[in-house]
Amino acid sequence: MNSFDQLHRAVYDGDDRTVVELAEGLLTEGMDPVHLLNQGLIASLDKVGKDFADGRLFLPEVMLSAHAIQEGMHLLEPLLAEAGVEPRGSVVIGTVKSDQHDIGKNIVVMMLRGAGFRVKDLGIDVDPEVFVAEAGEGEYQVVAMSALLTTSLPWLEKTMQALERQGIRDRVKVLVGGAVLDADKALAAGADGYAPDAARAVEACKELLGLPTDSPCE
Ligand code: B1M
Repeated sequence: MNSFDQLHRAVYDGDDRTVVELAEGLLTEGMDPVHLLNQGLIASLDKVGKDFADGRLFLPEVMLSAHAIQEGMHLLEPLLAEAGVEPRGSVVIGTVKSDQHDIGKNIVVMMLRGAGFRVKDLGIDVDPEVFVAEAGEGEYQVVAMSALLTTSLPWLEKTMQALERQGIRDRVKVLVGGAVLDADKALAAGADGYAPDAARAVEACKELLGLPTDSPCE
């Protein structure tokens, strides 16, 4: 078994201690943290997700796997954020109301911070009024929302309607993402931008704010 196989196994088993040990070892050997994040940690969820969908894994087991991944991500956070550049823009982000998935959103937060954005993370299950209050008071330029469940999609629209009602919608850009979305659904919901992954979320934020981008975003 190579190191990634062991890592994937440890995530599958929800063995957070082994995940951290293996990740530390790979970083010490000089592995690029972005490679470790994408091919090591995130990729390990493929089998978890498939077996969950097929009924071979149950919710408590998936929660343990998710916890193990997050422990590994804590190691990477300072490495991904160490660019130390001046703030380029400000983003308030959260997972929409009714949705508790935050692994992807946390990666977006790490990448945005690493790219020099000021980011306020509101967490999971965020009520539209909380987005409104933060966007109104915090002078954020981008309101970013993550949604993983089909049933949480209506909360994207409800949040945008709440921003509209409070007169905030026109002065912020809204970026959305999450596995249940695509560009068409995002635009239909009224968002200004959509990104399929964390790297492209950074590019999308730059594009929305008129900053130079590294690559075209979707
Ligand atoms: Co849930 N879950 N889950 N789950 N879960 C999914 C999403 C599901 C696809 C599994 C399945 O059935 N195959 C399914 C949703 C089906 C649907 O609605 N279409 C599902 C379900 C049904 C549920 C429950 C309803 C199960 C139940 O209770 N019966 C329940 C709901 C709870 C709730 O939210 N109210 C539930 C619960 C959970 C756990 C709590 C156990 C756990 C979450 C733990 C956590 O997040 N802290 C969990 C997990 C782990 C998953 C899977 C296995 C993995 C999700 C994940 O983290 N992926 C998932 C199946 C799967 O995706 N294979 C599944 C890795 C992550 C890096 O990817 O989040 O897509 P992702 O983020 C990416 C991009 O999407 C993008 O960038 C990220 C990184 O590149 N992105 C953005 C994300 N946010 C973005 C925002 C942006 C831009 C890009 O801009 C703002």
